[in-house]
Amino acid sequence: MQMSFRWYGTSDPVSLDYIRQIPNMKGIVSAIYDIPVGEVWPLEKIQELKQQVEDKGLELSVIESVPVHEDIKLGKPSRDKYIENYKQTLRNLGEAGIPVVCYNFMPVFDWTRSDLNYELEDGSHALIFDEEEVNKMDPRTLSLPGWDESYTAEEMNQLMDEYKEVDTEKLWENLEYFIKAIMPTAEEADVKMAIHPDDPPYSIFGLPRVITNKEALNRFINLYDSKYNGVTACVGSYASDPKNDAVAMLKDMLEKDRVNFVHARNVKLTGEGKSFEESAHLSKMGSIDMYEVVKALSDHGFEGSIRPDHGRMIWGETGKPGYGLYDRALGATYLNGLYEAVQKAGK
Ligand code: DNO
Ligand code: MN
Repeated sequence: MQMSFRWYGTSDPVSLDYIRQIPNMKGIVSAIYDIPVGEVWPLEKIQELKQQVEDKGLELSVIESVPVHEDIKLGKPSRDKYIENYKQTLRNLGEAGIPVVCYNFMPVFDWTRSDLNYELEDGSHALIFDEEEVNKMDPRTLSLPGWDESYTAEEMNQLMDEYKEVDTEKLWENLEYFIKAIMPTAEEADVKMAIHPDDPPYSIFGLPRVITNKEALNRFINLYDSKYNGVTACVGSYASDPKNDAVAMLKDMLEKDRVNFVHARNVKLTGEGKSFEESAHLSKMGSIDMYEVVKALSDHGFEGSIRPDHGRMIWGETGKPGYGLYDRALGATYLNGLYEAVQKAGK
């Protein structure tokens, strides 16, 4: 497996100069952030990003994410135009030699938490999801970091209304339409697609969600039978539903050769409904056995990229919630240690 790290581009306070000092760091996970959702990513911009990364001796190994326009998720007539643009972006990424693209199919909101700066017992700060708090939130009036800030209140209201017509089955249909349309291009361009699970993996705010559990992952990979139609195994997201066995889901996808990217982080289910805290990576800090995660990757000879997902804010660091340097670097180091031990024990 190739250790990698998310980088938000030149404005990220966690610079490539810092990232390359993390032991065994090879890959960079990034994106182009200044192109409106739905438009084509120009080849020159992709090449420029790749060059910045390679100048520091690193490799641009995954694009996370190429966002999917809401019209595609809603199944509106305009989706065909946006799908054509998506295909062109994939061709450009392929031409630049980018091997993997991560994306998601969550309506309106990407990942959702109730508090992005919750103080844990040890004084560190973490992202948490308190079910009761989230149930009280009104997405039409509230804005949280991590959400698309580009909607006005009016647009948000309209979007939420449009989704009233889209239930889970309709969203599956729209996903199927999208997948069948883009996959031949992804294959031709030699870009492996890796769908990120819904985070958390169940419906919130009455919006439908599809990439939620083991059954859903299997339904998804069967939409188009190709290694290029794969998943981002985000064990932290999988495990946020107490009903899910994240390790079993990872193993299932590894057995079927559909894991194209891995996100590793731990969550601690607090025992109250679906509430959880994002914990340090170490197995005993949370609800996921990270040894089993790394062992499964090693047993299957996983050669793709893995990145430490969110980290806590520690040692006084401030910045983008979940994306500081220190705790994610500790996560990478822990994963490296597990991997070395698993590999040596297997010899
Ligand atoms: C949060 C991330 C997500 C992820 C997208 C992938 O930190 O895990 O925002 O990048 O859902 O499309
Ligand atoms: Mn993730």
